[in-house]
Amino acid sequence: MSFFERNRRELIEKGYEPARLPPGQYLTDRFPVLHVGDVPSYRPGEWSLTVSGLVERPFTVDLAELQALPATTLTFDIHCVTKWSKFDTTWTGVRVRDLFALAGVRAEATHVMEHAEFGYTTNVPLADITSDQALVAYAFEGEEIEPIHGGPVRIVLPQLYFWKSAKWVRGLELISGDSPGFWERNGYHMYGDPFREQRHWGD
Ligand SMILES: Nc1nc2c(c(=O)[nH]1)N[C@H]1C(S)=C(S)[C@@H](COP(=O)(O)O)O[C@H]1N2
Ligand SMILES: [Mo]
Repeated sequence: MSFFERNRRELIEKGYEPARLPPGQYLTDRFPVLHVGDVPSYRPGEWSLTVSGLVERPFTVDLAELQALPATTLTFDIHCVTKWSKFDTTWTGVRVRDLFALAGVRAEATHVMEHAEFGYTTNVPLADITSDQALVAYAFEGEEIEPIHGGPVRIVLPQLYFWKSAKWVRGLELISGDSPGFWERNGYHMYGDPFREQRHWGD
């Protein structure tokens, strides 16, 4: 029996609904760390997030301002394109759509480019990043997000592969038409639905 078959059998034995695990994935209890480049460290007050592009009122918030906005805590499963999935992760933050409401999204906007520290970018449709589930998150399991996992603030967008969830997010740019981000220019899928196994171009 392969590792993947054994893992699926264990998942059923643990009482999980097998359909929760997307095709080609395995379940882990660990929380792997995955990114390109360095982990940034910020002096207090240094981090900020800018909402820009096709909006009526571009703005920048710091961490205190973000945390003063209405908060949401959500639990969901995350799926990395390198095949690990983790169930029931709990995140607290501000819904992306609440931030966008403050900025006033212009009618031409169709997609969002997430910009992270050191130039990491990833593209997502506006409809996905304004769904109920998409957070600008500043806490994981009730604690500050560790720097290695994207703290102080990362995007969490669980319905797409986890590379679409920028760690150390610094900008959300509303754009018209889709445009590839960092991994998408390197062969990863433009959309990245784990349940349709959209890992690479052409999947
Ligand atoms: N800024 C930034 N965000 C990133 C990445 C990255 O390289 N840089 N990697 C992505 C990928 S491929 C994954 S699987 C998740 C991993 O998040 P974790 O390290 O908290 O598990 O972060 C995503 N966000
Ligand atoms: Mo990933």
